[in-house]
This record gives sequence, C-alpha cells and structure tokens, in this order.
Amino acid sequence: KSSQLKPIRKFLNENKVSPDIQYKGVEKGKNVFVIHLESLQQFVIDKKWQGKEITPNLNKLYHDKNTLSFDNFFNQVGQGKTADAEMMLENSLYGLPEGAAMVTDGTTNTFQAAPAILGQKGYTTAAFHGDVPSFWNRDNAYKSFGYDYYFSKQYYDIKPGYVSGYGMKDKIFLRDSMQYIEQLPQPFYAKLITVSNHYPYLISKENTSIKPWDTGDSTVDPYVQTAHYLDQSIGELMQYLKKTGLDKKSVLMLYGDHYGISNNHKPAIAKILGIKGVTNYNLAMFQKVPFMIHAPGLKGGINHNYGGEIDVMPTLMNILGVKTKGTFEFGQDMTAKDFNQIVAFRDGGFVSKKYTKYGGDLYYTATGEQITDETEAQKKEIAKIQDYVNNSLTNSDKIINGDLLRFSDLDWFKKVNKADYDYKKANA
Ligand code: GP9
Ligand code: MN
Repeated sequence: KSSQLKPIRKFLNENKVSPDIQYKGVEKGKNVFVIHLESLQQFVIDKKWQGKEITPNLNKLYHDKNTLSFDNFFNQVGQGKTADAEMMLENSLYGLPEGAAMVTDGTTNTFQAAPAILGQKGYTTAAFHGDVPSFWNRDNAYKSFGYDYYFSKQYYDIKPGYVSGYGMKDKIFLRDSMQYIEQLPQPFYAKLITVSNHYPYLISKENTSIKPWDTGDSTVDPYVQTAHYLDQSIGELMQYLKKTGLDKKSVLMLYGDHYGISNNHKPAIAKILGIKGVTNYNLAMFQKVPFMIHAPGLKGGINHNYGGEIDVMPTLMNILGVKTKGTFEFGQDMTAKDFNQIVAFRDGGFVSKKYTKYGGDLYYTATGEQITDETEAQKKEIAKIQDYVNNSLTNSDKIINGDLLRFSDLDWFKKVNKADYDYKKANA
C-alpha cells in the first residue's frame, strides 16, 4: 500500500540536504557519458609501478582544472558487485543484503531511475556493454530503468582476438561503440561498461605495456596490467571526444564500481601499499574507488568529502539542473554544504568523517587510530551514525523487496512501461 512509503519518506525528509548552489544546473542540457571503470580502485590513481604511472590518462583527468574529483569516495556494493553499483548509481537505492537486486527485482519492479527521468527531460538514453545482454539481467532491468537503447555484444562486429575475459577488450569496445554514439539524438545519456580489468585480469601480449606486480600472489599481480590497459582505453576515448568536438558538449562521469583485489589477499595488499600489516582500517580505505565529473568550464578540484555510490545520482542531477522532487533517493548531493558524509557499507559497517567501522573494529577516520574504549559521548555519536546506516539500508531494502515505488505517483514523472522497449537487433 502507498502508506508503506510514509515512514520511508519521513526518514528521507529528516535527512534531506540542500543541493549545492555553486554547481546547480551548471551543465544543464549537456550530453552525459557514464564511464564504468571495471574493478578500478582509487589507490592506483597517481601511483607508479617500476617508474611508470599505472593510470596516466586518468591521473591527468583527475587533476584537470575542469574535473570535480573525489578522493574519499567508496564503493558500497554487496554480492551484486557491478549490478549493485549500477543500482546505486542510477536509482540511489542500495543493492540487497543478498543476491543482486537487478536480477531478483529488476524485471518486475517499478523504478524512478536516472535514464527514465532524463529520458522524460528530452535525453536519449543508451547503455553499452560488450558481452551477452542477459548478464546481471541487464536486458530486463534496463527496460525498468527506462533505457531507450541497450547495445550489447550482438551489435558489434566481433573479430578474432576482440574478446578477453568478460567481453570485448576495452579499447575495441569503446572505439566500436562510437558508431552508435554518433547516431544518438542529443542530448544523450550514454553508459559504457568496460570489462577488461575484471578478475582474473587476462591480457594478451600485444596489449601489455607494463610488467605485473611482484607480490608473488598470482591472483593480484596482473591487476596492474589490465588497469593500465583500461586507462589507455580511456585515453583513446578522450582523444576521440576531442577530435569530434563531443568533449565540448558533454559531461564525463567516471567511476570504479568496486574493488578488484579482495580482502583475502592481505599480504599482497600490504606489499602494494608499502605497509607492514593490513588492519581493518586499511581494508576500509581500500574500498575507495575513483569518482570524477569532468566538463568544459566545470569548477574542478579534489573534493575530500566522504561519499559513495549511493550519492552519485543526487550529485549528478544537481549539476545537470534536473529536479527529482518526490523520488526516493537514499544518497545526498556530495557537493552540498550540509552533506552528511556517512558512507554505509552493505554489511552495516561505515565510514564517516569522524569514525570508521569495518570488520567490527572502530577507528578514527582521519588517523586510522583504533578506538577500543569509547567514552559515553563517543558511544552516543557512533550509535547515531549506526542508526542512520541501518535505517538507510533497511528502508531501501523495503522499497526493493516490496516493490514500493509502484505506489509513488509523481506529477512530473510518467511510470516506465517496459513494453515500450525492445533491445533485440533486427535480423539477429
Ligand atoms: C559483466 C560485468 C562483471 O557484465 O559487468 O560483473 P561483476 O563480476 O564485476 O559483478
Ligand atoms: Mn564489476
């Protein structure tokens, strides 16, 4: 019943922030490129290996005067990995405690997703992915999200050597996606999902231009090579955008979806980070992923606010000047003055400006010093953060598990009708 939404609305209202004025609508009407950087972690940014930058192209973008970059941005995914990232980024709803919401609920639920919202504001929306359409149930979930087009493997002319691991090699995938990008009526919102930097980090000889790490952990060591290749593919994309002039008309949003190196590889992580032992604090900080918004004329700089994937949609919509009044967004505008800076992890852990809780241990976020005997005042502060985290997660879960958005009527938003969409290629 619609009454089930009431307490959730109340919770969201209590935690509302006023979007930042400085960024409000500054990129109104521009094309949007959402660039999914598979498994890319923040620690590789500005990092060298054997005297070579791992991600020279992303580093350049990261420090560009027209890039709003974040250095305390965390992935918040659960078992749904990529799918959870997509759910958070485009709905500001969390993935579920178990499974992948895009799979379990993506076909049947009602959503108020970014592609649908932008589509109704005059955008053409398209997702690109160089693998089978059904991975993570994208072929159904994208209809529910309101994507006009979904270009998956069948839309590409795949030649021998084009595929590695989870799909087309990033350089080829991005290059061959442009024939469709060029045909999209503008303004468009285009999401490009890379895959080459996915475990087990397979890379062919001719694509290799940096040596593997030497931690001795063979699961981890080639990560640096595929990350470097992913970065090169972004470099080539940037060149293309410059050549065609699309860079002047577009916002580029880039994000790493989740860790590539899991917490099961502590000795290797210690070696890569150059630290003696790995604490739960180190592991929490290891969950940082890149997040950047680049556009001509955008006021850039490195923002140090603590935020995460759930906060992307409100942040982007503010920059695009798109109002989403009445939607159920669990994130906040990361550029807002009163941004709460609480990052909820799917297991109930968190990072906040002051405290971090990870693997059951408590730390000061700024220093990494462990807190073992909290004062009464600290206990109260921490309980308040924990309450917010728990309520945020459970309220979001209620929406997805109960398909509650079917009860939300917005006067400015028409509910998505999945039957309006068909992603099958003619004669395929
Ligand atoms: C597959 C790709 C990988 O299409 O997005 O998903 P992941 O294993 O990272 O969740
Ligand atoms: Mn992924």
